[in-house]
Amino acid sequence: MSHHDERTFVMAKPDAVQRGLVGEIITRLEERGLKLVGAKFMQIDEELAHEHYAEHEDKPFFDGLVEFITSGPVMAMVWEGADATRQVRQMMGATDPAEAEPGTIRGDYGLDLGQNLIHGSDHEDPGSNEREIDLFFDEEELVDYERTDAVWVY
Ligand code: RTP
Ligand code: MG
Repeated sequence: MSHHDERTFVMAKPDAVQRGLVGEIITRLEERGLKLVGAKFMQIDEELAHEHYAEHEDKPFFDGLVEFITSGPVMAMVWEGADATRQVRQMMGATDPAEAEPGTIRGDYGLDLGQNLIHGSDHEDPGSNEREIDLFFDEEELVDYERTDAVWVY
């Protein structure tokens, strides 16, 4: 890794899968110059949902959040690049799609707070990227390689 690269956890949520927006989400991150280093199409079970969203356990929306995230398959991914965690959050837009700027993923495709298409690790919660990557991926599922066009990005 170089250019102060870091890895971040990203997930296309069940609504993105059902609406056929997984490719669009991947395309946006790819075209930005971020590098895909891991991907897993999977269904999240109750236990994993509770672990992943542990910070929200006591919130009134927790049960609905767990129900939604386990309601259908997701595309779990790890993306790498300079300041990747913050960059992905910027591309996602605000948590509530109704507040998200046009040009962001949530601002272009969403209207509902509960069904907001994409998850990304929280850049304001240091270590959340590593924690979430470890939760969803084994080390050998992540691929170390050079993207040959990186020289044109950095
Ligand atoms: P995420 O973790 O899913 O990437 O979303 P986020 O960081 O932008 O937002 P977060 O505060 O972590 O909330 C997690 C998810 O819970 C739902 N939510 N509902 N009803 C409510 O007040 C409320 N607040 C949050 C959202 O779907 C959000 O993505
Ligand atoms: Mg969050």
